[in-house]
Amino acid sequence: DETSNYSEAVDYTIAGIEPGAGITVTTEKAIEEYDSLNGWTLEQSSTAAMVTQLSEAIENEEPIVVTGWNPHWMFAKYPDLKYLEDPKGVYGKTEVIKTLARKGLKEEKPNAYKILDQFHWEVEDMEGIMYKSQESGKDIAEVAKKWVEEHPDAVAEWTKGVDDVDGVEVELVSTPWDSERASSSVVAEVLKSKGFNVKVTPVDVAVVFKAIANGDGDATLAAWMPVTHKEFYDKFKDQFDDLGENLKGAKIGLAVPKYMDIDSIEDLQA
Ligand code: PBE
Repeated sequence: DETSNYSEAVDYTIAGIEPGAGITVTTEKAIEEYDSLNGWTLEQSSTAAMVTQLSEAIENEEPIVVTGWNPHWMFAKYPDLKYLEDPKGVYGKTEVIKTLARKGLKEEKPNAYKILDQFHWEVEDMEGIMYKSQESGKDIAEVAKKWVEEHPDAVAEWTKGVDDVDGVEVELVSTPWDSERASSSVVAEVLKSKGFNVKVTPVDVAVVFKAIANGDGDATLAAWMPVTHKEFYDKFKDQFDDLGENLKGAKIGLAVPKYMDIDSIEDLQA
């Protein structure tokens, strides 16, 4: 039947992203948990390569199964894309993105800590920056800087009760994805406006958690929970301050174009 044709047509392969990503770890789990994915392979490459494959498949109306997530511009750019239902809940329902700080930051750099603690925004804010960068070809950092200039009310809220400082250094550790390039760039701009000297370092997910746990970095805005980065979070749980969510309504899962006549991961075939 048609569903087995889809699975055969994609060669029982999910088009995935970077090896270190939380969604990669989670998808390996899904392959273990779902009988329908028995014998499937997650092809690990890069986000850019995955998006290229996706756009080519959609252009030719060919079947494809990808690892998808929000916030990202892929669902805006390809309205044909849909998440597959995940009856076993391997990918969770919705995710939040959390801010984590190293132990001692609160006492040593209270004004930076306060901004980090007060920072939170919406999926539409983050996605707006990502989409604008993608469409214009401008760097995320540049678009984020403009966003900060255009949102004085948000900045006022995040900097409430924060004193100016004179060149205090802050290192934000981040992942390489556009979503976290957006949040890190925005918060870096806000910190700079209060006199901080900010460095943003993008590294692998595992390194983000390790760096905050051992104090090499001051903070991260990049922790996707409760599912995506659970493994890393749990490993270093008692070694950082959890400042709570900076964004609600994130999501990860398997996604396919709507012209594929299936709804659930269980509709794929081993
Ligand atoms: N992502 C985007 C990352 C986090 C941000 C969903 C691709 C991941 O670790 O899977």
